[in-house]
Amino acid sequence: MKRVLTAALALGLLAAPAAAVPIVGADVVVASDGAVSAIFDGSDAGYDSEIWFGATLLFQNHLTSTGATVALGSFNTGDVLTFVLKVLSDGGRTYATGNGAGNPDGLAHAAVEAFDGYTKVGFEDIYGGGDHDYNDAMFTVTNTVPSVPLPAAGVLMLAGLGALGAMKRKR
Ligand SMILES: [Ca+2]
Ligand SMILES: [Ca+2]
Repeated sequence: MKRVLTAALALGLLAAPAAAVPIVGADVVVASDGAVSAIFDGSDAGYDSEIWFGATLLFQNHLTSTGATVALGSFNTGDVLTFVLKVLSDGGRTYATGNGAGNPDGLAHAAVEAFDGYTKVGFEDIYGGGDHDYNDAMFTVTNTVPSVPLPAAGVLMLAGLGALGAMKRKR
């Protein structure tokens, strides 16, 4: 059981901050019909990276000023907005928001935190999950909410570890 807990802690799945909890692997979903903007919130990272929305370069983590705002356009309630981190210092690898199924390592690389009327998104820039600090490129998206993520690799792994623990306890 101890090993199960250790593994779960390593995955960051048991870390439970008190207030709004950033959800790793959530989508960014439009809250109500209307305009959406993205605002750069800074970066704590060694790697140089860029945040893209479709074909639009929004922010460069070491060059853009905090507070810089880009209007993304007008959207409908429930639209999923996909943002992409391009890690210039790592061969231009790209990671999209969401459950990570299409990412090079198959892992979720963005944490999405709910606030009143907006979300804050933080990317992890290291292949394989890195240090999971999700502060390597950060931005706010107005008029959005986080989705409840579908079961991703980490959740399934935890379920598997739990089953292993249960088997051990039975013996
Ligand atoms: Ca960092
Ligand atoms: Ca990191």
